[in-house]
Amino acid sequence: MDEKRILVTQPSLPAMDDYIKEIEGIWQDHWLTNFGSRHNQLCEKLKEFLDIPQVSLFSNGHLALEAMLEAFDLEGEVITTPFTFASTTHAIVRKGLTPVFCDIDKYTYCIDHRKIEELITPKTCAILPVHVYGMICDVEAIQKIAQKYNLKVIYDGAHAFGVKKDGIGIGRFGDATMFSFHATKVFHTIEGGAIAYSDENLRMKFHQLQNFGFGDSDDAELVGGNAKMNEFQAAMGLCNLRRIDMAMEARKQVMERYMERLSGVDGLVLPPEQPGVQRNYAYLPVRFEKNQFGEDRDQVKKRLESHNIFSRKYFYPLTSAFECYKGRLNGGNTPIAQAISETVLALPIYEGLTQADVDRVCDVILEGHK
Ligand code: T4K
Repeated sequence: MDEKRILVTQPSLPAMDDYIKEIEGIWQDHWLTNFGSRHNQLCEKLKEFLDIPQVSLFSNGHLALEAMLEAFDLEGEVITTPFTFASTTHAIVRKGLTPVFCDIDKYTYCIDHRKIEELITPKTCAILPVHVYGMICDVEAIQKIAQKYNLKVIYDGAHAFGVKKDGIGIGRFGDATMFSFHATKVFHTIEGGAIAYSDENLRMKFHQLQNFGFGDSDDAELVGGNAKMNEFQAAMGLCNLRRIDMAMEARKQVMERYMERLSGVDGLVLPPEQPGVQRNYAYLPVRFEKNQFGEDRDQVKKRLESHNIFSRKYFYPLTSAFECYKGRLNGGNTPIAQAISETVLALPIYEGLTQADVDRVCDVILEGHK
């Protein structure tokens, strides 16, 4: 096969010289990790870019998610969705909590807020919705429910870096929001993550959770772990933040080309635009309805592979169906999540994808149209 290999994503990278310049100082100050100057600079710049009052940086998004669950001293049941990456459900279970699975909305693939209340029991302590693919949950409706039942709202915003709702940073909603800065994300620090929050009192708690329980003294005040972002990660973040607008614009162009080529094709369901939402073009989920399109998701995926194009089944299977949860968790009643999970394919989208690449992907897809 001589066609160029196209993967579902490819990390954006700054110019090598730019990164080298950013890390050069490390050889002078010998400060490699534990809240160094690059870490602190990145905090300040992210607050501005994401329009968030407070931020704590983590070594990865998953540990940030676990820290959020720990910081609020939760016990009992957490209402969440199974249409997500393993991390969301694993974090809940690893923190000794019980996930209660709510179905998703068939247009946004985020939690269906109309189905949350019926799942609330005396044991419910929090709602953990996911802004899937960078599409956003109905944050106002969720907040109303949380207020009515006195529940915490913790967002998995792993995919939602830079997303705004009516000009407001998505990290301002709920009690806290996690962003993933993994290499595959719109913005990355190689591995990394962050928590956005408003309550200044949480700062020390997150610090202790990521630093063995140490705050200002030599005494560990809580049983913390190690989840600090190091200076090489922060340096990558500083470089990537300087070019984030360009990276997002390139993704936008890719998305637009896909829309031009695939809109209006029978049996294809493309991601919707949400009114008032500034998007980040993180993922390109497309659903294939076999009766109208002619081929099902798995057939399309296979044919793409035969042309050296690698899409992904984000997110199949549902996390509630994972082997590790068999006989352990109640999968709940989530028929929409199940149906979406069986029909959706995440197509390649990244900064370096050219229009010719997108056309090649679309040509192969459309060959399967009846
Ligand atoms: N919550 C949600 C909703 C999430 O989606 C995630 C992570 C998290 C929480 C946890 O956040 P982190 O702890 O990861 O910060 C990838 C990512 O590793 C993961 O971060 C992401 N979600 C998930 C949706 O996608 P895999 O298992 O699909 O990764 P992998 O290695 O198969 O890579 C995906 C594609 O990217 C491949 O085609 C190869 C390509 N790739 C990957 C890497 C790492 C590259 O071209 N270069 C690279 O350096 O999970």
